[in-house]
Amino acid sequence: MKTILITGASSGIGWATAEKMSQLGHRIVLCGRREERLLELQKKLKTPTHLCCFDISDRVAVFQNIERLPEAFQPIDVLINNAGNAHGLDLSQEAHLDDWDAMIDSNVKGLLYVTKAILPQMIARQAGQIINIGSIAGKEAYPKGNVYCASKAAVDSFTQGLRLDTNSHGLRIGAIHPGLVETEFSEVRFKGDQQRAELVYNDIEALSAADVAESIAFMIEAPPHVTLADITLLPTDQASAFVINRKS
Ligand code: 8X3
Repeated sequence: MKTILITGASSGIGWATAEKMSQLGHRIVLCGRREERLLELQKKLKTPTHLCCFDISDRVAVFQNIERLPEAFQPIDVLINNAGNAHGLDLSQEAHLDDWDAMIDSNVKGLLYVTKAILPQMIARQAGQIINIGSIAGKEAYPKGNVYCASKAAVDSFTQGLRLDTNSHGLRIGAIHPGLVETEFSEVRFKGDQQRAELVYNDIEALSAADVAESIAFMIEAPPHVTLADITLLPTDQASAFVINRKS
């Protein structure tokens, strides 16, 4: 049984990954901002869970919550840096700075804070795994994706740097870069416009959050000497950020 900390566990890929990890028998720290959602998830899981309700972009809250984890949930064997979102899909010259701030704060700074808070115990034990959730958007920028794409490119680059820096310490550092995954992602990006969000997925067979969770499980369950460093996971209907086999 491993102890796995998942950020952004209150929905989408984070939620599905928590379900999968619990099915595999792991102990889980569920982190997110929405306590009622975390409580709902906690009720469904059969293995021990601990809730941590905080905003990853709040640096003080991140370090306090990690420091105060109950003994039964320490040390963390696997960190899954999943929290993050897209806000807006606008030309750079028209985009809102608040949206850009929100994406940099969670997708980049939040991921860095959580990593920095957990890394020392992994270095001390010479063991541990960090899985960052990137995106196809970090591999190929697309029009109007600007800062979202940049934030995910940062996740990709930081993952590589972290793997280099920790190479002599026995850590497994990797990232998974999904393409189109049908979750609340587009609804958040389009600020609650459900119709617009549905159009993103309605004429292709998108990935489900559970599909991504399966690959994360594969990364974790691989033997200790095996690191899945970089997985790009696409729906079969998607060949790149731009080439999508839409049926209509
Ligand atoms: C989400 C995938 O293609 O909408 O990260 O940017 S995409």
